[in-house]
Amino acid sequence: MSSKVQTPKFGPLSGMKVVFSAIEIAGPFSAQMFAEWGAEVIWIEHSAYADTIRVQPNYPELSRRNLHALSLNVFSEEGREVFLKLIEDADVFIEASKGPAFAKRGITDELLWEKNPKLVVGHLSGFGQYGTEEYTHLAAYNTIAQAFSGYLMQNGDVDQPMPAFPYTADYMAGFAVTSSVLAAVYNAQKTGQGESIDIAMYEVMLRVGQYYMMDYLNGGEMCPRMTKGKDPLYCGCGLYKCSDGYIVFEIVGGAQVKAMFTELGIEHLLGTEEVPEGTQLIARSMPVAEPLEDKLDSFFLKKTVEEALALLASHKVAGAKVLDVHELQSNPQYLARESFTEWTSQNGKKVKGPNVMPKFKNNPGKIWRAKPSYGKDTKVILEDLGYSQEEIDGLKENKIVNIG
Ligand code: CCQ
Repeated sequence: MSSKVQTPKFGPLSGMKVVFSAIEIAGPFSAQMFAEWGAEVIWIEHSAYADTIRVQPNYPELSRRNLHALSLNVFSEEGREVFLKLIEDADVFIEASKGPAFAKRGITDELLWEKNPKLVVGHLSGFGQYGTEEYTHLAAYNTIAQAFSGYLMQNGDVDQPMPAFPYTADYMAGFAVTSSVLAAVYNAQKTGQGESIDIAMYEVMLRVGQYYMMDYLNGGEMCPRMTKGKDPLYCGCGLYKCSDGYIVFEIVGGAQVKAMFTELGIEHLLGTEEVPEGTQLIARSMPVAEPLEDKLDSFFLKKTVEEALALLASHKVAGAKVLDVHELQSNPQYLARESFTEWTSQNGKKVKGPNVMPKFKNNPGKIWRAKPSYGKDTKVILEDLGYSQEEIDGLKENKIVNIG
């Protein structure tokens, strides 16, 4: 029987079916990647209320494109039956909730595997599926994951910690869901055995904040936070002010150190005890660091951004202008790569936003559908599962589903 839910064939994940139940940013960001890479993705929203993201005027047009919208009370008796039918031929189920919310209501991994042994289940939560009673069932958003992981304390300026914005932990968590689920799908295809993945947002952010933590764990010294956007441990890495705007650069590598010392007229220091031959990075612990940083500040303040970037590029020092969002749209690299694109919303409005990422050469992803309205696809999804019109009306009447 042909399916009424139609997903065009494209992308590396063509033929894969993904079902997800998650609100806001983190879980749906993962689902969005699957949908943009060609999978058929069904977005479950509660039948009593829509995903809170729908109150935002523009972002959902981006983050919910290419999806099929099903509004369903999963935890009612009849809703659970619909849900279990839905995952019978799915490759992936992703859910984001306060700890083991599905298992708590009897929808355990084992029950899901009874219906579909190859199913890969991604459980996203703030604190994990198990641990202590104190934490496991707690609600979590971006800032909570940043704070509990030690990541937030390392960010901001030397005077005050600050969360990385906008919503960094959500996106990192989304990437972790996508990559771990794909690893498990690879294994499920080889072995026929499904998987259950426990993705705790704080553990994702623990890994994102891991770099200097190693120094503390293995030597007792914690890196200080940045001062005015400059790397706390390495000189010549971070934010600098030019006469007409901000740039960033990183002086890394023997040739780059040599070139920049020459530009600043302090090449005589190279090959001395202060800056031994072959120095590749200027650590702040080196006596030369502080005067060098002052020299870099005043050197770049006298240059325009354009002059500064040309000079850095001539020495193969990595650098970039700190771009405003309005500058991105006319940037030649963005234009050449079509990093932004346009599509049409369900109600005919032109929407502009980031294009599909990354770019697959042989099986490119694409945007084929605008964000669906609440419950838009409930009816066809139920029909595909074998429900008659009468049964669908009954589910609607009992508020188990919403028909958009
Ligand atoms: O952080 C993020 C965005 C933020 C942006 N901003 C600042 C603008 C807000 O940065 S995105 C990341 C969100 N966090 C996660 O994904 C981590 C895991 N999830 C959670 O911790 C919680 O789901 C969360 C996000 C804090 C929301 O909790 P909530 O307000 O209780 O809402 P819910 O989980 O969607 O569901 C409410 C209830 C739950 O039942 P319970 O409270 O008895 O446990 C849930 O199990 C149930 O409804 N439910 C459903 C259902 N979907 C959810 C369905 N389809 N059918 C039946 N019941």
